[in-house]
Amino acid sequence: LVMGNQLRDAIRRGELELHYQPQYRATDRRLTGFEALLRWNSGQLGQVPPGRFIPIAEALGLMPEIGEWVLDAACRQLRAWLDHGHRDFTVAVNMSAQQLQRPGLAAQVGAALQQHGVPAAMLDIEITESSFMENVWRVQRTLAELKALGLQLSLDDFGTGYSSLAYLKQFPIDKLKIDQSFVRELPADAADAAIVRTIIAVAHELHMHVAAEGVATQAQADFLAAAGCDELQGNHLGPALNVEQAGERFGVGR
Ligand code: G
Ligand code: G
Ligand code: MN
Ligand code: NA
Repeated sequence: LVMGNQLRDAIRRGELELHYQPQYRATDRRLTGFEALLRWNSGQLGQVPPGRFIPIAEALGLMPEIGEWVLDAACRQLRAWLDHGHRDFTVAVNMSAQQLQRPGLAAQVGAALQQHGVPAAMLDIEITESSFMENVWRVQRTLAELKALGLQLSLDDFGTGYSSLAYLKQFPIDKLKIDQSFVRELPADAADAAIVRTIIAVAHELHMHVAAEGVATQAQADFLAAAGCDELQGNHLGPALNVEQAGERFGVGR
Protein backbone atom coordinates (compact mmCIF):
# COMPACT_ATOMS: atom_id res chain seq x y z
CA LEU A 1 0.00 0.00 0.00
CA VAL A 2 1.70 3.16 -1.22
CA MET A 3 -0.27 5.47 1.06
CA GLY A 4 0.50 3.42 4.17
CA ASN A 5 4.22 3.43 3.50
CA GLN A 6 4.20 7.18 2.86
CA LEU A 7 2.10 7.79 5.96
CA ARG A 8 4.54 5.89 8.17
CA ASP A 9 7.18 8.53 7.43
CA ALA A 10 4.91 11.58 7.25
CA ILE A 11 5.71 12.84 10.76
CA ARG A 12 9.46 12.32 10.39
CA ARG A 13 9.42 14.15 7.06
CA GLY A 14 7.45 17.06 8.50
CA GLU A 15 4.58 16.54 6.07
CA LEU A 16 1.77 16.97 8.61
CA GLU A 17 0.34 20.38 9.34
CA LEU A 18 -2.57 21.78 11.31
CA HIS A 19 -4.90 24.30 9.79
CA TYR A 20 -7.28 26.31 11.94
CA GLN A 21 -10.91 27.07 11.16
CA PRO A 22 -12.21 30.06 13.14
CA GLN A 23 -15.28 29.83 15.34
CA TYR A 24 -17.36 32.91 16.18
CA ARG A 25 -19.95 33.84 18.77
CA ALA A 26 -23.23 34.14 16.88
CA THR A 27 -24.53 37.27 18.62
CA ASP A 28 -21.64 39.65 17.94
CA ARG A 29 -19.34 37.56 15.69
CA ARG A 30 -16.54 37.72 18.25
CA LEU A 31 -13.82 35.11 17.64
CA THR A 32 -14.17 32.35 20.25
CA GLY A 33 -11.54 29.95 18.94
CA PHE A 34 -10.39 27.59 16.23
CA GLU A 35 -10.86 23.98 15.22
CA ALA A 36 -7.52 22.35 14.41
CA LEU A 37 -7.80 20.32 11.18
CA LEU A 38 -5.06 17.93 10.12
CA ARG A 39 -3.48 18.34 6.67
CA TRP A 40 -1.04 15.95 4.99
CA ASN A 41 1.16 17.39 2.24
CA SER A 42 2.68 14.16 0.99
CA GLY A 43 5.89 14.47 -1.02
CA GLN A 44 4.74 11.57 -3.22
CA LEU A 45 0.95 11.89 -3.23
CA GLY A 46 0.38 15.62 -2.87
CA GLN A 47 -2.40 16.92 -0.61
CA VAL A 48 -4.31 14.02 0.90
CA PRO A 49 -7.55 14.91 2.75
CA PRO A 50 -7.92 13.59 6.34
CA GLY A 51 -11.08 11.71 5.35
CA ARG A 52 -8.83 9.54 3.15
CA PHE A 53 -5.73 9.03 5.26
CA ILE A 54 -7.09 8.88 8.83
CA PRO A 55 -9.00 5.60 8.24
CA ILE A 56 -5.80 4.12 6.76
CA ALA A 57 -3.73 5.42 9.67
CA GLU A 58 -6.20 3.74 12.02
CA ALA A 59 -6.10 0.44 10.12
CA LEU A 60 -2.29 0.46 10.24
CA GLY A 61 -2.14 1.43 13.91
CA LEU A 62 -0.46 4.76 13.15
CA MET A 63 -3.15 6.93 14.74
CA PRO A 64 -1.73 6.94 18.28
CA GLU A 65 1.46 8.52 16.97
CA ILE A 66 -0.35 10.93 14.64
CA GLY A 67 -2.85 11.83 17.36
CA GLU A 68 -0.02 12.59 19.75
CA TRP A 69 1.58 14.81 17.09
CA VAL A 70 -1.74 16.68 16.62
CA LEU A 71 -2.16 17.23 20.34
CA ASP A 72 1.40 18.48 20.75
CA ALA A 73 1.15 20.78 17.71
CA ALA A 74 -2.19 22.23 18.88
CA CYS A 75 -0.93 22.90 22.42
CA ARG A 76 2.31 24.42 21.09
CA GLN A 77 0.28 26.78 18.86
CA LEU A 78 -2.09 27.65 21.69
CA ARG A 79 0.93 28.62 23.79
CA ALA A 80 2.39 30.69 20.94
CA TRP A 81 -0.87 32.65 20.59
CA LEU A 82 -1.01 33.14 24.37
CA ASP A 83 2.55 34.48 24.22
CA HIS A 84 1.40 36.96 21.57
CA GLY A 85 -1.03 38.30 24.16
CA HIS A 86 -4.19 36.69 22.81
CA ARG A 87 -6.68 35.66 25.48
CA ASP A 88 -10.13 34.11 25.81
CA PHE A 89 -10.06 31.63 22.97
CA THR A 90 -10.08 27.85 22.62
CA VAL A 91 -8.49 25.39 20.25
CA ALA A 92 -10.54 22.30 19.38
CA VAL A 93 -8.84 19.00 18.52
CA ASN A 94 -10.66 16.08 16.87
CA MET A 95 -10.37 12.65 18.46
CA SER A 96 -11.45 9.53 16.60
CA ALA A 97 -13.40 6.73 18.27
CA GLN A 98 -10.27 4.60 18.20
CA GLN A 99 -8.20 7.24 19.98
CA LEU A 100 -10.77 7.34 22.80
CA GLN A 101 -10.47 3.59 23.24
CA ARG A 102 -6.82 3.81 24.21
CA PRO A 103 -6.06 3.75 27.92
CA GLY A 104 -3.84 6.61 28.99
CA LEU A 105 -5.34 9.24 26.67
CA ALA A 106 -6.21 11.62 29.50
CA ALA A 107 -2.71 11.31 30.96
CA GLN A 108 -1.28 12.10 27.52
CA VAL A 109 -3.53 15.15 27.13
CA GLY A 110 -2.66 16.32 30.63
CA ALA A 111 1.04 15.97 29.88
CA ALA A 112 0.76 17.97 26.64
CA LEU A 113 -1.09 20.78 28.43
CA GLN A 114 1.49 20.85 31.19
CA GLN A 115 4.49 20.65 28.87
CA HIS A 116 3.33 23.69 26.92
CA GLY A 117 1.91 25.58 29.89
CA VAL A 118 -1.59 25.72 28.46
CA PRO A 119 -4.65 26.14 30.73
CA ALA A 120 -6.88 23.09 30.24
CA ALA A 121 -9.98 25.25 29.75
CA MET A 122 -8.50 26.53 26.47
CA LEU A 123 -8.51 23.04 24.96
CA ASP A 124 -11.69 21.63 23.45
CA ILE A 125 -11.82 17.97 22.46
CA GLU A 126 -14.26 17.01 19.69
CA ILE A 127 -15.58 13.48 19.75
CA THR A 128 -18.29 11.83 17.64
CA GLU A 129 -21.24 9.65 18.52
CA SER A 130 -19.44 6.65 17.01
CA SER A 131 -17.16 6.76 20.06
CA PHE A 132 -20.05 5.41 22.13
CA MET A 133 -20.51 2.28 20.02
CA GLU A 134 -17.82 0.11 21.61
CA ASN A 135 -16.45 -0.34 25.13
CA VAL A 136 -18.85 2.27 26.40
CA TRP A 137 -17.56 1.85 29.96
CA ARG A 138 -14.00 2.60 28.89
CA VAL A 139 -15.03 5.65 26.87
CA GLN A 140 -17.11 6.87 29.80
CA ARG A 141 -14.10 6.60 32.09
CA THR A 142 -11.81 8.33 29.58
CA LEU A 143 -14.28 11.20 29.14
CA ALA A 144 -14.57 11.59 32.92
CA GLU A 145 -10.77 11.70 33.19
CA LEU A 146 -10.57 14.28 30.39
CA LYS A 147 -13.24 16.44 32.05
CA ALA A 148 -11.37 16.19 35.35
CA LEU A 149 -8.42 17.92 33.67
CA GLY A 150 -10.72 20.93 33.16
CA LEU A 151 -10.97 20.92 29.39
CA GLN A 152 -14.11 21.16 27.24
CA LEU A 153 -15.80 18.28 25.43
CA SER A 154 -17.78 18.78 22.23
CA LEU A 155 -19.95 16.28 20.39
CA ASP A 156 -19.11 16.68 16.69
CA ASP A 157 -21.30 15.87 13.65
CA PHE A 158 -24.25 15.79 16.03
CA GLY A 159 -27.36 14.15 14.64
CA THR A 160 -25.70 12.04 11.95
CA GLY A 161 -24.51 9.03 13.94
CA TYR A 162 -26.54 6.64 16.00
CA SER A 163 -27.73 9.52 18.14
CA SER A 164 -29.34 8.71 21.39
CA LEU A 165 -30.45 11.41 23.76
CA ALA A 166 -29.36 9.05 26.54
CA TYR A 167 -25.73 9.81 25.62
CA LEU A 168 -26.28 13.46 26.42
CA LYS A 169 -27.35 12.47 29.92
CA GLN A 170 -24.65 9.88 30.38
CA PHE A 171 -21.55 11.76 29.16
CA PRO A 172 -20.09 15.09 30.35
CA ILE A 173 -20.59 17.00 27.09
CA ASP A 174 -20.22 20.80 27.08
CA LYS A 175 -21.15 21.57 23.48
CA LEU A 176 -23.12 20.06 20.60
CA LYS A 177 -21.88 20.75 17.08
CA ILE A 178 -24.80 20.60 14.63
CA ASP A 179 -23.64 18.65 11.60
CA GLN A 180 -23.28 20.63 8.41
CA SER A 181 -25.79 18.41 6.60
CA PHE A 182 -28.54 20.10 8.65
CA VAL A 183 -27.15 23.55 7.84
CA ARG A 184 -26.67 23.18 4.08
CA GLU A 185 -30.31 23.72 3.03
CA LEU A 186 -31.09 26.39 5.63
CA PRO A 187 -33.12 28.53 5.84
CA ALA A 188 -35.39 27.18 3.06
CA ASP A 189 -35.73 23.54 4.16
CA ALA A 190 -38.46 23.31 6.79
CA ALA A 191 -37.34 19.93 8.12
CA ASP A 192 -33.75 21.09 8.62
CA ALA A 193 -35.01 24.28 10.27
CA ALA A 194 -37.11 22.21 12.68
CA ILE A 195 -34.22 19.82 13.44
CA VAL A 196 -31.82 22.68 14.08
CA ARG A 197 -34.25 24.49 16.38
CA THR A 198 -34.84 21.25 18.27
CA ILE A 199 -31.11 20.52 18.73
CA ILE A 200 -30.62 24.06 20.04
CA ALA A 201 -33.51 23.64 22.49
CA VAL A 202 -32.25 20.26 23.75
CA ALA A 203 -28.71 21.60 24.17
CA HIS A 204 -29.84 24.64 26.13
CA GLU A 205 -32.28 22.67 28.30
CA LEU A 206 -29.34 20.44 29.23
CA HIS A 207 -27.09 23.47 29.87
CA MET A 208 -24.86 22.79 26.91
CA HIS A 209 -23.62 25.22 24.29
CA VAL A 210 -24.45 24.63 20.66
CA ALA A 211 -22.39 25.39 17.57
CA ALA A 212 -23.26 25.07 13.89
CA GLU A 213 -20.70 23.96 11.34
CA GLY A 214 -20.60 24.34 7.60
CA VAL A 215 -22.14 27.83 7.73
CA ALA A 216 -21.61 28.87 4.14
CA THR A 217 -23.99 31.81 3.60
CA GLN A 218 -25.14 34.98 5.34
CA ALA A 219 -28.73 33.67 5.31
CA GLN A 220 -27.62 30.54 7.21
CA ALA A 221 -25.70 32.63 9.75
CA ASP A 222 -28.70 34.93 10.26
CA PHE A 223 -31.11 32.01 10.69
CA LEU A 224 -28.85 30.25 13.20
CA ALA A 225 -28.20 33.42 15.21
CA ALA A 226 -31.93 34.15 15.37
CA ALA A 227 -32.61 30.56 16.45
CA GLY A 228 -30.25 31.01 19.42
CA CYS A 229 -27.27 29.01 18.20
CA ASP A 230 -24.27 30.08 20.31
CA GLU A 231 -21.39 29.67 17.87
CA LEU A 232 -20.91 29.61 14.10
CA GLN A 233 -18.22 27.91 12.04
CA GLY A 234 -18.01 27.61 8.28
CA ASN A 235 -16.67 29.00 5.06
CA HIS A 236 -18.91 32.09 5.24
CA LEU A 237 -17.11 33.14 8.42
CA GLY A 238 -13.77 31.66 7.48
CA PRO A 239 -12.33 28.48 5.98
CA ALA A 240 -9.55 26.46 7.59
CA LEU A 241 -6.54 28.80 7.62
CA ASN A 242 -2.81 28.28 7.93
CA VAL A 243 -1.18 29.46 11.16
CA GLU A 244 -0.30 32.92 9.84
CA GLN A 245 -3.78 33.55 8.44
CA ALA A 246 -5.38 32.23 11.64
CA GLY A 247 -3.28 34.60 13.75
CA GLU A 248 -4.62 37.51 11.71
CA ARG A 249 -8.17 36.62 12.78
CA PHE A 250 -7.52 37.67 16.38
CA GLY A 251 -9.09 41.00 17.11
CA VAL A 252 -10.64 41.21 13.68
CA GLY A 253 -14.35 41.23 14.44
CA ARG A 254 -16.86 40.49 11.73
O1 G B 1 -10.90 19.42 7.13
P1 G B 1 -11.85 18.48 6.71
O2 G B 1 -12.61 18.11 5.59
O3 G B 1 -10.90 18.06 5.68
O4 G B 1 -11.86 17.27 7.78
C1 G B 1 -12.45 16.07 7.47
C2 G B 1 -12.65 15.27 8.73
O5 G B 1 -11.38 14.86 9.28
C3 G B 1 -13.36 16.05 9.79
O6 G B 1 -14.46 15.34 10.17
C4 G B 1 -12.39 16.16 10.93
O7 G B 1 -13.02 15.97 12.18
C5 G B 1 -11.41 15.02 10.68
N1 G B 1 -10.11 15.43 11.21
C6 G B 1 -9.41 16.52 10.88
N2 G B 1 -8.29 16.60 11.63
C7 G B 1 -8.31 15.54 12.47
C8 G B 1 -7.44 15.08 13.50
O8 G B 1 -6.42 15.70 13.82
N3 G B 1 -7.78 13.94 14.13
C9 G B 1 -8.89 13.24 13.83
N4 G B 1 -9.13 12.12 14.49
N5 G B 1 -9.75 13.65 12.88
C10 G B 1 -9.47 14.78 12.20
O1 G C 1 -14.59 17.72 12.20
P1 G C 1 -15.33 17.70 10.96
O2 G C 1 -16.28 16.82 10.46
O3 G C 1 -16.48 18.59 11.52
O4 G C 1 -14.68 18.72 9.98
C1 G C 1 -15.21 19.87 9.53
C2 G C 1 -15.01 19.86 8.04
O5 G C 1 -15.97 20.70 7.43
C3 G C 1 -13.65 20.38 7.64
O6 G C 1 -13.15 19.57 6.65
C4 G C 1 -13.95 21.74 7.05
O7 G C 1 -13.03 22.11 6.06
C5 G C 1 -15.34 21.53 6.48
N1 G C 1 -16.09 22.78 6.37
C6 G C 1 -16.06 23.83 7.19
N2 G C 1 -16.89 24.81 6.81
C7 G C 1 -17.49 24.36 5.67
C8 G C 1 -18.47 24.93 4.81
O8 G C 1 -18.96 26.05 4.97
N3 G C 1 -18.87 24.17 3.75
C9 G C 1 -18.36 22.94 3.54
N4 G C 1 -18.81 22.23 2.49
N5 G C 1 -17.42 22.37 4.34
C10 G C 1 -17.00 23.07 5.40
MN1 MN D 1 -14.67 18.48 14.01
NA1 NA E 1 -18.13 17.86 12.19
